[in-house]
Amino acid sequence: MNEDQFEAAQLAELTERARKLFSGPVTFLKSAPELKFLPDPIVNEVAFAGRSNVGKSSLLNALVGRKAIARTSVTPGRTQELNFFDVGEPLKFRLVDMPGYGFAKAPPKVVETWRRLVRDFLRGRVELKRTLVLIDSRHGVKTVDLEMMKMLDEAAVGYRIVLTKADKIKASELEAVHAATLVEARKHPAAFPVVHITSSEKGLGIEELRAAVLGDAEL
Ligand SMILES: Nc1nc2c(ncn2[C@@H]2O[C@H](COP(=O)(O)OP(=O)(O)O)[C@@H](O)[C@H]2O)c(=O)[nH]1
Ligand SMILES: [Mg+2]
Repeated sequence: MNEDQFEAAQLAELTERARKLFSGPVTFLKSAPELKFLPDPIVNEVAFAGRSNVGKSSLLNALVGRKAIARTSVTPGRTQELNFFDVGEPLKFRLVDMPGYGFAKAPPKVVETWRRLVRDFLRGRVELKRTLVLIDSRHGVKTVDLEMMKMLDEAAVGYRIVLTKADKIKASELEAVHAATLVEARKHPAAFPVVHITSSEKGLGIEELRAAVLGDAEL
């Protein structure tokens, strides 16, 4: 076996383990509206961040192949907590659904509470191995996303940028937003030089992302 074949075999093995793990027991553990409510840090964690309505709940549901592990909603900006999900039995790692940001009409106080909760979590959580920053394919990276990325850069938490709702735009537009997002990613010290393309609706990129998340959780 040469080096390429070895890498391909490893990826296939990771992908298969990820498929099994994500289709097995995944259960909601708890919501933490403040840091004092965080669960005991007993396993590695991978978090999901993004603007409200970016498709975060839908992506979590697609990853675990279930309709409603995470609540999808058409009312943006409702949740202001960190939501923890246990993956595997026995427990293997945790997924953390972070509160959405960038919703219109949020009072400054709410934004400040969000910022403090997220910043303190990112800075203090040793078990947090990686964050996925979701970006709507139709909109690309916005100012509020840059703020999130800056917080991650400053906390030195590595992150993957994930384009969502890829089914909603034309292939040529997708290509352009992908390229532009890659350029942005390269400017950020903690960002992976890879941009994932996904559609929770069509299942695009989900298998690859499952493997990536498991790989991150095993860091
Ligand atoms: N077409 C399409 N719609 C999506 C996709 N993912 C999410 N949505 C829709 O976008 C809206 C917001 O999704 P949700 O998962 O609740 O976003 P969240 O606020 O980030 O958790 C909902 O109406 C979803 O049905 C996708 O991959 N394709
Ligand atoms: Mg949601």
